[in-house]
Amino acid sequence: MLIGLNRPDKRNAFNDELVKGVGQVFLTMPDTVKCAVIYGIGKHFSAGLDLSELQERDAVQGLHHSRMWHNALNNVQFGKVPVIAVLHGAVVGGGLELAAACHIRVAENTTFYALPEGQRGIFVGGGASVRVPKLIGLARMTDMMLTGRVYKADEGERIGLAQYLVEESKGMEKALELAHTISNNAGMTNYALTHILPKIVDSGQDQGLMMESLTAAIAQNAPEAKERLNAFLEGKAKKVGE
Ligand code: 1HE
Repeated sequence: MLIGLNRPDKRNAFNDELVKGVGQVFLTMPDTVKCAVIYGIGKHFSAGLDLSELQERDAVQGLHHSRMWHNALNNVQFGKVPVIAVLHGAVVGGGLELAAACHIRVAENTTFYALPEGQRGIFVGGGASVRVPKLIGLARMTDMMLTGRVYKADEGERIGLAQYLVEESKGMEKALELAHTISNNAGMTNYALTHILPKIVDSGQDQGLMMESLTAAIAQNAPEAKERLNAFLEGKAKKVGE
């Protein structure tokens, strides 16, 4: 399934309607979908929170607003399918928070990343403090917010903001190629990678290793795994790297 952020006049800045819309798409995704690709229509992926809608909010309203973002982006990260983000232009503030909730990021060479919240006198509220340090480390995120540092596309790929770097306008082609591969994986593999692995990473060593064993035991007993293992043993499956 292809999901386009479609507010190009506002550089795909997120008003509440757009945030909720993204969450809703993932909540109601049909079972027939095997992988999703999210991209920005226009010159940029997303300019983040729509600053014109930042009203006076008391602390409780602010909490609800941030938790609304969390719910929507949790639907992206922990929905039914792996999600690939195609990045170009600005991937900024809440735009980076959405990108970080996706499982794979393909960046075109026009991409640039920033967390301007520090410069705007606010703090991230859409999950960046949890997800971005997992990609680039605490020190780099702290620097981005303290200094307004902007990472260019090639630097972003080097430090882990994106897994793939491609030429301008080639992001969708690469994403569709990856989506094809991912869609052919065993369902249990995709589930384990998108739902269980993040919980293993967030848990202690003993609990993590136990969750790994349980997942491995369940996965290897699935008929689909047996078919795939036999296909390799009979020389009918691709070798690594083919
Ligand atoms: C916006 C927004 C926005 C553009 N909210 N209206 N995000 C930021 O601090 C980023 C602010 N935006 C920018 O720095 C630039 O717009 C861009 C580098 C992203 C793009 O530049 P450019 O030259 O292509 O576009 P532009 O001319 O700056 O913007 C075009 C229009 O979009 C213009 O409106 P217009 O009515 O004058 O045509 C801009 O005002 C509008 N626009 N970005 C509202 N962000 C869960 S918490 C997350 C907290 C955050 O995300 S904070 C980061 C906010």
